Amino acid sequence: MLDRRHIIKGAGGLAVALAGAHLGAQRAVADSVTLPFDNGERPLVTYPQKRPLIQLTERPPQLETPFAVFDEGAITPNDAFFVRYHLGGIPLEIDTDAFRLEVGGKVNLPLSLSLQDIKAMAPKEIVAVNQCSGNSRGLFNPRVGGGQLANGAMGNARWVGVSLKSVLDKAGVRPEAKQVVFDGLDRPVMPETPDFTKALDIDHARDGEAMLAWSMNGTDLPWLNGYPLRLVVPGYYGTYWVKHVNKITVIDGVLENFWMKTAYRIPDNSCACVAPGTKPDKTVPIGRFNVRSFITNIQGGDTVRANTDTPLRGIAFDGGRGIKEVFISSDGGKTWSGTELGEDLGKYSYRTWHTNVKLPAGSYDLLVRATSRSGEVQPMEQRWNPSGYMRNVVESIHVQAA
Ligand SMILES: Nc1nc2c(c(=O)[nH]1)N[C@H]1C(S)=C(S)[C@@H](COP(=O)(O)O)O[C@H]1N2
Ligand SMILES: [Mo]
Repeated sequence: MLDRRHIIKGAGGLAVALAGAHLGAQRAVADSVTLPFDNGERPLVTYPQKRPLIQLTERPPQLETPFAVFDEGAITPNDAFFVRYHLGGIPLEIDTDAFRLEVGGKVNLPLSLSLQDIKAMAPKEIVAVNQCSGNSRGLFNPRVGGGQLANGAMGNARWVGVSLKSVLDKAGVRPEAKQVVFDGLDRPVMPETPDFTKALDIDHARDGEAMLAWSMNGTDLPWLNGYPLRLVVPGYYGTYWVKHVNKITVIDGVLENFWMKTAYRIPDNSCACVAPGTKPDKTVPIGRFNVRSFITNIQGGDTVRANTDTPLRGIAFDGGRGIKEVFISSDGGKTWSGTELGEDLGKYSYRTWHTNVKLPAGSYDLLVRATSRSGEVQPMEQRWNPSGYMRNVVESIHVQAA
């Protein structure tokens, strides 16, 4: 009971804060940042349960994590975790006791599960990266349309929940099932905007890894990250990680709504790329992450001490094979040297890496490049697509040693 009162009080506070934002009232603007591309000026704004984050849009809230947060360790703190919504009508109040997850469609036994019912099932835990398909979109050249994000639309958390398989098994999926559709509590503001629903193929939904999570880094999901329940699809882009999920429908066809058929599609070829400025002939729904790595303790434009051991560290991740090696280069990619990997928190997690560099006085392009256990390597040249998805080119930061 105490718990419920607390939640409702929290929700009321959030409603006030977000309604204030809608009215353009004074927001807690702490500061601003300039992301490394044209028109990259953004306010740093405080939302309920969040430290100041980089605001891309106000309604719906779209917040990017300041990159320095990723230097805090392999886990992204809840209050710094990015936020992405498509629809203006985000839930402002949720009655935790009345909340139900409805499971229906092509099943033998439709279910209506309370949070208590769900939490009474065998819990699972996984550390997994959530990354928006358009993470780093603002860095594409030529530029592409869409939310102009730098590298902060990603985060890594420890999720606790139940496997989607166990919920589907409880309902008894019928043999004709082809896909499973997920809907959350958010709603469009305009009648012509399509509701946000996403689908997974039935085998994927029952792979035992996809889960319905209620806990993130040891506590309830933050409101803006999908309280009280969200889908976690390890290794897959965030678009499938439906937040505030309250309806699961098993279908015997393929979901062909705007969010599956038009948006979130990539060129149907091995690089998911086309010649800059052109359009793909054929597309497929976006799927798994490609391999990426970042330096987190030094930023472009920084000066490091010349002829001194300088620590370099960062993170790497991929779509679920795990990271095999991370290399760095201080000469723009002519020569590479290895780094040491940090603790292995699982194949879907960020893997930290660290090393030292000693640089004579001068200016340098520092590069980091990861290889996954499947042998996938980050490309040296960007792979362009018109939606600005899946950027994973080796990024270069320019530093001075003095
Ligand atoms: N209900 C709902 N779930 C959603 C979305 C949304 O608009 N509504 N956006 C998706 C997209 S595109 C991303 S990248 C992730 C972002 O998760 P986060 O906001 O917790 O970081 O949520 C996904 N789940
Ligand atoms: Mo996204």
